Amino acid sequence: MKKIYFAGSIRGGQEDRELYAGLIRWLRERAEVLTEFIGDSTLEETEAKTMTDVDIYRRDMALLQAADAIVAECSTPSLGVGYELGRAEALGLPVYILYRPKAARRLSAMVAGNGGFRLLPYHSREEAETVLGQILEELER
Ligand code: 6IA
Repeated sequence: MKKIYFAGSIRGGQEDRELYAGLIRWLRERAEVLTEFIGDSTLEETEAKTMTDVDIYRRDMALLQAADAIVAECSTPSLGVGYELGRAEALGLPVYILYRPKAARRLSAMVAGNGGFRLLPYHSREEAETVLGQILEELER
């Protein structure tokens, strides 16, 4: 099974947290999701108690290095996700960008203009799952 690093906003804003959780649940049945914590509503409490920012940074960078691909939901802009995308690119990982074109904020030009990223717009949860399926198919090829 492919190892997927799923990235989504945390401190950038939690508006889409439940969406991340749903997409991760869908992905988990078909791939190994290295970052299952992204949609976790108790993350702030549990990690704030047990992990420092240095711990989180180190753990996430190690997970990224172990990944076969990064899938980022970018409708809610996040510094951390943008940083991870740049690091993933430097590692040579395939980068998949899911986003809703009608989201409140337009995708950053640093993401939208990067010819190496796969831009995958979607409008509904069902469509997002279809797109995830296509990503997995592509990775298995
Ligand atoms: O800048 P952001 O917080 O929105 O960055 C989100 C991205 O950075 C996610 O894709 C994660 O991979 C990573 N990240 C940021 N914070 C955390 C975290 N705990 N745990 C795991 N990954 C993280 C933050 C908990 C804290 C609010 C107490």
